[in-house]
Amino acid sequence: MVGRFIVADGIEGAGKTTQLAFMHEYLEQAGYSVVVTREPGGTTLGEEIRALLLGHRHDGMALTTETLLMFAARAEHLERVIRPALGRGDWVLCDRFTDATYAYQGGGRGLALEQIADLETWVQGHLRPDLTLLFDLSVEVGLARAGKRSAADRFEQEDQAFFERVRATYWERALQNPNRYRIVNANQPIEAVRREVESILAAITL
Ligand code: T5A
Repeated sequence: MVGRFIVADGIEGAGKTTQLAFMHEYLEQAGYSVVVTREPGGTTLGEEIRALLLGHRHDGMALTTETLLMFAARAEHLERVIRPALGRGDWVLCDRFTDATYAYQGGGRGLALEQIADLETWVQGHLRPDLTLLFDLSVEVGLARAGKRSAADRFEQEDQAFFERVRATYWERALQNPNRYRIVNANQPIEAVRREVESILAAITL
């Protein structure tokens, strides 16, 4: 059996983590072996890097450092979790992946997208997600949801204009790669989003 690599991405509070749990349930019920993981993180080292990236001990970290740490965590994740799982024929459901680097470090912070593309090729080779679900909703609603859940991390303290650029970059990428992306209307009740996501999964598990 051939595994599939599926990513959930989007701005803060879009409901990715909530929907990934439903996707996991749906795919397991359909008989697939599924690995659920996240970025930055997904390995012991990656989770330590995540703490450096999201915590406030290194506020003002250089953009190059931030980007390289994202890719360092990703290299470890690919080597230890993602490639082995796909090799076994498992499905991998990942909460964020390289599109988040394009959107946050590229669109949000202004790093040249070509530099991210170079790192992507170096770290990933030819590996790209088979499908990316872009959970889209307004920045106001997303930040309000994320704010209710926990204290702001190093990214969540950015202003509205930053997240508008992040959202716009996700849209640009989705429109450039329509075969790989599905845009999900995340500004609906949880059960309605779930139905939309499950109809997408139904189409690829036929
Ligand atoms: N980052 C990451 C980069 O800058 N570059 C990169 O390369 C990568 C990989 C990660 C941060 O790192 C940055 C981006 C991020 O800022 P994180 O904690 O993983 O940090 O951030 P998020 O993925 O944004 O986590 P959130 O929890 O904020 O968002 P989710 O997972 O989209 O949302 P979820 O499911 O946790 O839901 C949030 C709240 O909303 C409710 C939930 O119950 C929960 O309380 N909710 C809804 N409420 C109403 N209607 C719905 N449809 C709802 N869906 C969920």
